Amino acid sequence: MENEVQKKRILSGIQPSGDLTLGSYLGAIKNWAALADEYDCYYMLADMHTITVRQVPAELRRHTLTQVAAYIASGLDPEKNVLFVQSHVPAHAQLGWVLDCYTMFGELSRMTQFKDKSAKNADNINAGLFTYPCLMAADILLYQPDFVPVGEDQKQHVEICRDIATRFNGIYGDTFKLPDPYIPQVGARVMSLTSPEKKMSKSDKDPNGCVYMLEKPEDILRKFKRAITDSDTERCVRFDRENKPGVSNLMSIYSAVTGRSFEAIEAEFDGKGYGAFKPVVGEAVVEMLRPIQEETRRLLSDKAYLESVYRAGAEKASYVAEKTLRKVYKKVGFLAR
Ligand code: AQP
Repeated sequence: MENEVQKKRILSGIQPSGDLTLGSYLGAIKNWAALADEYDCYYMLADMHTITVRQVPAELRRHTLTQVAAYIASGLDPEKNVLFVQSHVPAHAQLGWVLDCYTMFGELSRMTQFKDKSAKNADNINAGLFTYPCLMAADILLYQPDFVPVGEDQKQHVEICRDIATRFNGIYGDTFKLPDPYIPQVGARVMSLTSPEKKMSKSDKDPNGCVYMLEKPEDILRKFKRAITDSDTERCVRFDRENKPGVSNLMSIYSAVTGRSFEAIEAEFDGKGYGAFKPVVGEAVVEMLRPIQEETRRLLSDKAYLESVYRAGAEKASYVAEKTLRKVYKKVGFLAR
């Protein structure tokens, strides 16, 4: 028990904004599964964030439930990790509003994701798209975590969260713990198979660029076989992000899946060219995903179990979140009910 209390805490999440991708798995979920013994882990399904972009309601529900199953099937044991749905814990929206009032317009304007998503959704540049970093700061700060595991692309969110927390602590005294980003060494950034300068994203309009965790093996293989490789004359498997982004992305994926170093991969494919390399990477991904796909399907046929997992998760998460929220309400001067 004493050991439990001393464990450092981790919080992270993924939006159920679509089918989970190989990027979500290698960049996030796979790494989380290894942390449960060492850390006190909270993993959220960030459904409230998804509605900054229009969602089809029934699809959002389906994606959320499938994501609970995929978390578990990927090795996140609900007995050892708190798995919860963001909208089931009202404290996120409540603290989000408070933090809106402690975040500056200029800070929010500089966020890369706001710029990207408003360019992609020019007909729906809503206020939520602009203020989502405040909700994300609330998501994190409610749990007073030590670390927030995120991919390289999400580092800016942890930085703004620290800035908001520092400002609040500066006015009211120590309220929030300042979390650090925790970026995995491997799989930190999985890029699109068709445009390797872009990250692999759930909402990518080009289905060939993205490999989904629950996709059919034959479709995965086909996508890898057709993956863009580079137009350099060398045509050999060598890691060079700048000049050979396509092959380097495939090497990163292969390395994350097999645990092999880039040197070992270069040696394995020495003199063999891209044509031999691509299907081998595809096969490795298919084999890695096979047991996860089977287990996800099995879990999805047991809705009652999945429900019991997210209900228990919401209860445990609320307990911690409400404690922080009470402290914040008191500090800003809200009259206790
Ligand atoms: N391609 C990726 N490579 C490495 N890590 C990735 N992550 C996502 N894509 C990659 C990591 O997964 C976590 C959660 O991401 P998210 O789904 O909440 O948000 P996102 O980064 O906006 O993901 P998408 O797929 O791009 O979603 P949409 O298309 O809806 O915006 C993070 O830790 C992220 O680093």
